[in-house]
Amino acid sequence: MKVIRKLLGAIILFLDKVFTPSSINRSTEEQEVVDNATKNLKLYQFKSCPFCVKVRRQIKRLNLNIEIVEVKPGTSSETDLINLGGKRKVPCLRITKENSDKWLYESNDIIKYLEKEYF
Ligand SMILES: N[C@@H](CCC(=O)N[C@@H](CS)C(=O)NCC(=O)O)C(=O)O
Repeated sequence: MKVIRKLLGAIILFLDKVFTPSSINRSTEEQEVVDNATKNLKLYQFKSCPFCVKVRRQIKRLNLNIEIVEVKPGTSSETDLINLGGKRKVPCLRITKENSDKWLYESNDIIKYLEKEYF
């Protein structure tokens, strides 16, 4: 089972690389504004999780610079996700606003949020 999951993960990453989506273009000034706004975002993920790949592809399309946090067992990334976010599930977008965090789960909801804010 673990081997199959690893193999599927490798295939997903390969296809993602081959069929990388193109990014929208912004003027330098517009991109600066967007980059400034996305400093408050972090995407908690597993690299080869298909739902995370889907979100990362949308991030690429929207030309967003969002910090990616790989969730590794036994690290603060995992404990933060569980204790602050509420569950060990990825993808999860951590949105920091005025010193408080919102933890947005569900790939479709994350994509909708990013499109609403940055498209
Ligand atoms: N419906 C969710 C599915 C997310 C999901 O199933 N993520 C898996 C990884 S692919 C997960 O976090 N599983 C919990 C775990 O592995 O501990 C979405 O679209 O984001």
